[in-house]
Order: sequence, then structure tokens, then C-alpha cells
Amino acid sequence: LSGAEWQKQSIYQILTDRFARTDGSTTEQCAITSYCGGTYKGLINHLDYVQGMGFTAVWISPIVKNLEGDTPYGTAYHGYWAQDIYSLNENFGTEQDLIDLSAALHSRGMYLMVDVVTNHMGFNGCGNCVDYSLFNPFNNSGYYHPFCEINYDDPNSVRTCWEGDNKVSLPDLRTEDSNIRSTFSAWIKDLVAKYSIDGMRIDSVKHVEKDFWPGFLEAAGIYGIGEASLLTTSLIVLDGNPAIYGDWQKYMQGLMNYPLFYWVQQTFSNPSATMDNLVNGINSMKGQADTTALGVFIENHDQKRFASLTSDMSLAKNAIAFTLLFDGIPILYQGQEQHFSGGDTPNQREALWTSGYNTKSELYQLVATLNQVRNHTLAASNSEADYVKYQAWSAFSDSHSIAMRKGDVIGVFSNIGNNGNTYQVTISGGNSGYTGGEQVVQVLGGNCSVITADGSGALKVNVGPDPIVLYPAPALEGSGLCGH
Ligand code: ABC
Ligand code: CA
Repeated sequence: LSGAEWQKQSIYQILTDRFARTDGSTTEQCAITSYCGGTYKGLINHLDYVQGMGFTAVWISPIVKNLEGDTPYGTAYHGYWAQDIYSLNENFGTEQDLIDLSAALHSRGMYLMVDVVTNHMGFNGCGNCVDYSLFNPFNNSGYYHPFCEINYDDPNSVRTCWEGDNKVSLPDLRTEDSNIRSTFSAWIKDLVAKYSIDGMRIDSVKHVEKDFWPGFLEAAGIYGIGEASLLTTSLIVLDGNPAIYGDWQKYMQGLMNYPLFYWVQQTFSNPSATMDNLVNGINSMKGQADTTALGVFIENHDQKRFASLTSDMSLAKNAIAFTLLFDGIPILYQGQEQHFSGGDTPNQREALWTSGYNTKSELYQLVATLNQVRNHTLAASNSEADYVKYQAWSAFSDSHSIAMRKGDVIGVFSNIGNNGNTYQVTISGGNSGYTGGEQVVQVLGGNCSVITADGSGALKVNVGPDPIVLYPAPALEGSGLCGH
């Protein structure tokens, strides 16, 4: 699937080991650093749960065979410690099971995104004691950079030193060498064909030199979205610093929108924060990067969950609604819809089955409605410029609320929290995009009530603790929203 097609999808991130077991158990305990029994078969059996929220794609954990046994950080249940890139991690199932998963998704009109790692392999032990003969195919030290620990302030060190540490070391491949590049190109081409993979989440992109990526993406022939995590220095990818995105997008169009993650988390986890960082951030990033090609998220398997920062349900709703209606591809991490609250690694990697796959939970229902809004809008758009390529902007903001307009959809978000008092704001005629007397339905919040734009097209909206979505009344036809 191409990048343009992926921009119309919404993705549910699955930790394969922690989503569903083959036996369907909802009571099996999960020791947080061990394999807990999640499988491709289990996932196939619970695709209704994912599709019921309106997601059109799943991103699963890395699929290749990892180091076996226990380490000081537990087992390789997450899949990022590769040992043999030509075999599968059998804890998750067989080759046939993965083929079946892909087919099951496709028969629902859904897509498969696989996590891939090309930066390193994984070894249970220190950097200077690696037994290279364990690896397939990179089975001697000549394929790797010499061991050193990363200094994150030095871009060269980020590229050539090793992730991990001396307990579990991640031998860093010489991705600049042409033999390694051609091995990876052939590998990804075969993998995509064999399992009918539609997209890739690409691990550790900033740890590999930029010019590795165009060739790799071309060999894969499908869209890839780079991890782009957490940089402290603006010289390397991808800090909360938007300026570096534009340059990176020349090599890899799809990247995780980490700046937005920081702004949304900061703004919506704390009622005393103001909207300034978020509003300024959105405005400045617009001009510097193609935000419509980025992945939008507020949780993943590396970050503290939102609910570990605040238990306030209204704030969680605003943060989720913001990410689902912003530019780019929304990505929800399993457990977010159940308001899971794990903190730092590995505690944010809870087994989902303990929730009983509750489809009645408040956030599950919210996500379903938001995806319905987005999917309907995409399907009804006459051109990409109407929505998918329209860069969202702030049509109104004050210190605790923001009205974000994307095409004809306006989301109104606040961080006043559960106990906040409702107040009225006005989105001006010029900014609302409506003309005098037009009718707008509050499809989220406001019980489907109608607001009529005044003579100038301005909208008066009651901002409360929960998010609001305003939708042009005639466009609701056929949406399934508000009784249509
Ligand atoms: C294990 C243990 C950890 C232990 C670690 C040393 O070893 O679980 O408790 O601290 C996999 C596993 C992890 C495992 C690692 C290492 O391998 O999932 O459980 O950690 O063995 C990707 C994946 C991630 C995966 C790998 C490795 C890469 O999403 O799941 O981890 O294949 C770096 C990398 C990034 C990587 C992330 C986990 O580590 O760049 O690719 N993610 C700074 C740097 C970041 C760096 C981060 C953590 O530190 O800028 O680049 O990410 O080391 C903010 C600052 C940030 C700062 C963060 C920590 O704090 O603004 O700059 O980020 O406030
Ligand atoms: Ca590297």
C-alpha cells in the first residue's frame, strides 16, 4: 500500500505477545517481562474488537526470531532482539499463522503493518562478549560497528554506537556497507511478498544513516513509518523539534509525529497548562513538514501511558480526540481504549486480555465514534485537499481551549478537566468556514444538538470538560452518526 493510501487509514498498535492468546483466556496472568502467550491466532480471533473501533489497520510487533531465554530485562517478548532474520519468532505462531492473519485482515478490507528492525541484532550479554556465530545471516564481527555506548548528543555516535546496554547489547550493523544494504533489500522484498505485508513501522531510524532508507523503502515497495523517537539534539531525528522533520521527509516521508506527542501530552495531562505550546507548535510545524504524512499518537510501548500522568477521564478523552482528528495517520496503542495506566517500560506493556475486551468502555466507544467521523469524512471527500491533505489549524484558542479546524470538521478541545466549568466561546465567521445560517451538528458532546451559524458564519460553542466535534449537518447523510 502506498503512502497516499496509508494516509486514509487509522492504525491500532498491537504488542503481539500481549493482545490475545490462542486459548482466548481473559484471566491468564502476565508476568510483565516474560512471554505472556499472545499469538497471531489469538489476534485473528479478536479482529472484531479492533474493527469495532473503526480501525482499518494493525501494526504488530517485529516478527523475526529473537534471542531465546531470560535476560536481566526478561525475555524478548517485544521482538526487538533479532537473532535470525530468516525465521519467525515461534512464540507468536507459525509462518502459516502469519499468512492467515494477513488474509484475515485483507478479507475485512483491513491492512497489515509489520515492525521491522535493520539497525541491530540482539545479544544476551555485554557488548564485548557477543557470540556472533549465533546470528543469521550477519554471523561475524565484520558486519558490525565496534562496540561503544551511545552519546545521544553526538549524531555520529547515535548512528554507529550500540543501542541497549551491557546487560542486553544490540550489535549495531554496518548499514552503510553495500552488502548489508543488498541483504536487507532482498530480505524485505521477500518478506513483503511472502506475508502480503501492506506497511512497515521502522524501528530506530535515527540510528541508521539517512541514505540507507530510500533504497530500503524502494525494495519493500510499500509505505514505511519511521520511529523517529525522542531526540535531545535538534541535529538528529526527531526530537520535539519540528524543523528537522522536513529534511528527514526527503528520505522517509512517513515518521511518527513526536513533537505533537509532546505538545498534546503536556497540554492535556494538566489543567493548569495553557494551550500556547500546542497552538504555536501546530502553527510552526505546518510550514516545516508535511504533517499529513506523519503518524499521530499519544501512547506507545516505549512511553508512559497518558493515564499514568492523570486519571481524569475528560482529559483522556480530549487527548485521544485530538490525535484522531489531527493531520496524518492516527495510531492508538492497545489498552489506551481501556484507560490502562502503566508507567515506564515495561509497565506500559500490560496484557490487554485482562480488560475482558470490553467494547462498552467509555474510551472504546469514543474511539469508535471518532473513527466513524474520520472514515465517513474520508469516504465522502471529493478531493484529497478537502480533508486528507488539509493541514489542521487553530480556528480559535484561549488559555484552556482550542478549536481545531481540518476541512469542514471542527474539533473543540479543552484541558479544564472533569471538574471544570462550562463556558461559551465564539469561533469567528472567517475562521469557522461556515456561512450565515448554516447548521452544524455536535456529533460528539452536545447530544447531536444543532448550532446555527449567525449571520457572519460565527459559531457559539459551550466548552466543557469533554471534547466536542462539529460537523456540517448536510454532510452527515449516510454516516451512521446521530441517527443518520
Ligand atoms: C531494555 C529495558 C529497559 C532498559 C533498556 C536499557 O533495556 O526494557 O528498561 O532501560 C527494545 C525493548 C526495550 C529494551 C530495548 C533495549 O530494546 O522494547 O524494552 O529496553 O534492549 C525502539 C523501540 C523499542 C526497542 C528498540 C530497540 C528501539 O520502540 O521498543 O527497545 O530495538 C532509544 C532509541 C529508540 C528506542 C528507545 C527504546 O531507545 O533511540 O529507537 N525505541 C533518549 C533518546 C532516545 C532514546 C531514549 C531511551 O533516550 O533521545 O533516542 O530512545 O534511551 C525524554 C528526553 C528524550 C529521552 C527520553 C528517555 O526522555 O526528551 O530525549 O530519549 O524526556
Ligand atoms: Ca546504527
